[in-house]
Amino acid sequence: IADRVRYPEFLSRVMTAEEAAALIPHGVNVGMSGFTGAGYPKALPQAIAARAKAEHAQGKPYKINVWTGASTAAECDGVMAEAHALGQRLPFNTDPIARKAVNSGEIDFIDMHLSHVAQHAWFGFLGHMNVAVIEVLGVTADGLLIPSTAVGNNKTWLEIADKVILEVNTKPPARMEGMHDIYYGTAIPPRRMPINMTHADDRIGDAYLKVDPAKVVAVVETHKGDRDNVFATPDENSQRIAGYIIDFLVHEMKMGRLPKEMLPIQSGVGNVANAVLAGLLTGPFENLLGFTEVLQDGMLDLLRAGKMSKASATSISLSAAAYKDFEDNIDFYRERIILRPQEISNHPELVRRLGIIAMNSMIEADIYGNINSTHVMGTGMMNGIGGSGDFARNGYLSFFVTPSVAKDGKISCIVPMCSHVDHTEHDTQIIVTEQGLADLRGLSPKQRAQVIIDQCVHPDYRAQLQDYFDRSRQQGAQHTPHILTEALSWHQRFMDKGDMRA
Ligand code: 0RQ
Repeated sequence: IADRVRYPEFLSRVMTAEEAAALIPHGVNVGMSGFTGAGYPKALPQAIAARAKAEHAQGKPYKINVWTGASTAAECDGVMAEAHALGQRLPFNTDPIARKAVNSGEIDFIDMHLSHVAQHAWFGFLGHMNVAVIEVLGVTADGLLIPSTAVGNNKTWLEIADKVILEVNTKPPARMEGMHDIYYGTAIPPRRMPINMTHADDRIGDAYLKVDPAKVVAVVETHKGDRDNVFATPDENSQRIAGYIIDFLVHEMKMGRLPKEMLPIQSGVGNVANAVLAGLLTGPFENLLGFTEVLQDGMLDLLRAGKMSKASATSISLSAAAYKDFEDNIDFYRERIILRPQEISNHPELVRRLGIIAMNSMIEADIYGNINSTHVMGTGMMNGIGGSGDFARNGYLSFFVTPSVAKDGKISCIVPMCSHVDHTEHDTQIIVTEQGLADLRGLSPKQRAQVIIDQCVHPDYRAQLQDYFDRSRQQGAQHTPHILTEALSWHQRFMDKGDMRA
């Protein structure tokens, strides 16, 4: 560890994860590193879980509130949720055990736009942060921290926490040093200045995170890779969706609505997102730029192939195979990848200025273009809104994609009215399913509804949805027609009968 921790003062604070977990009492707010299965602490959460189990066995309470960048992994959220150690959790989670505890009511989950988290913490909206547990790759001789595979909210957690526990992970390549760009120019209103970035690949900050050395109470060594962020090979539906998007982008360029040099791309997480990136690999676009929150396998492929020149993100979330390529070719990727705090990677000011093309997956859309990204049947939390809202509202183009049906066709992903709304009709420009692409720009609600029904709905549901829309046009106000007593009946039917089909 002395190779990685070159600041002598910290060497005397090296201890085991169990000793460090003893410094985190019941009931405190803990900021952890971690963003989409990358850069999360690997040792402390397990030690916290063990401590929680031991305390509970003695009849004592033990729960902490955990704030991160975004999702972590089974060995972080999973173990703590399994040990009933999580009280409040924000802002995003994909762990199935934690999700179950959220939906059973055990965990108080706060679903937030990812760009909001840091500033809401500085504003004091979230309460006081007692401890930060941050994975880093090392410490320089000057006491600066070399960030890990995700930056997330680490800058803010290090600034606002009373105490800091560092996990120094010696597994990721030390030669990542220099890849990060940590912007320290953010301030609390009314003293805010414009963020001086005009290109997605501008570097505007420092390569290191800062910490007040006096706050560092423990240094724990780990040697472990991030979770294997593996995705299935794009299926036929994902490939069709990707095909529609690429044809659309080519057409927009031909029509002069998209500049010849293309605009930077944000891509959500998942199979469809990776299929779109795979489509870009063989598409006609060159010198692409990525301005996204999570860099996945698909973007690494584009960089390697020379199709994408630079990619900016807040985390690198790769499959094991892609990670090996990243490690083996770290000097190549260090020149082409910029990892920033999520308040910058997702900043609405930058998304708007840079003209980002935003592509995000959804759970369901309604006929008017409202989007549900988070809730199953209106009440159960899936993962959270993540960064989708940061990009969707502010992007130059905003796509929402989904297969037209879920659960073997028993659920239509296009419904009369969304059972929960994350992105309103005003934030949605283009909806794509494997059935087709609905370009909603410049259309009124009724015009949008007809295009969505014609282009995106699965044939099993098309007549049923057309019938709903036609009947809604015979009653009530006619700006956004609905039959309110029927608008959520498809969801109710699924809950009662296990199938939305009439
Ligand atoms: O359920 O896991 O039980 O099989 O939802 O659906 O089709 O596998 O799609 O993995 O791409 O996830 C919106 C959840 C899509 C994700 C969402 C069920 C379906 C399956 C997953 P099973 P798929 P994906 C960047 C941007 C919000 C955050 C975001 C997400 C499961 O993309 O979390 O965009 N987005 N962040 O069966 C009931 C429906 C359903 C449904 C699908 N209509 N009703 N269940 N499912 N449609 C990343 C970050 O911000 C960090």
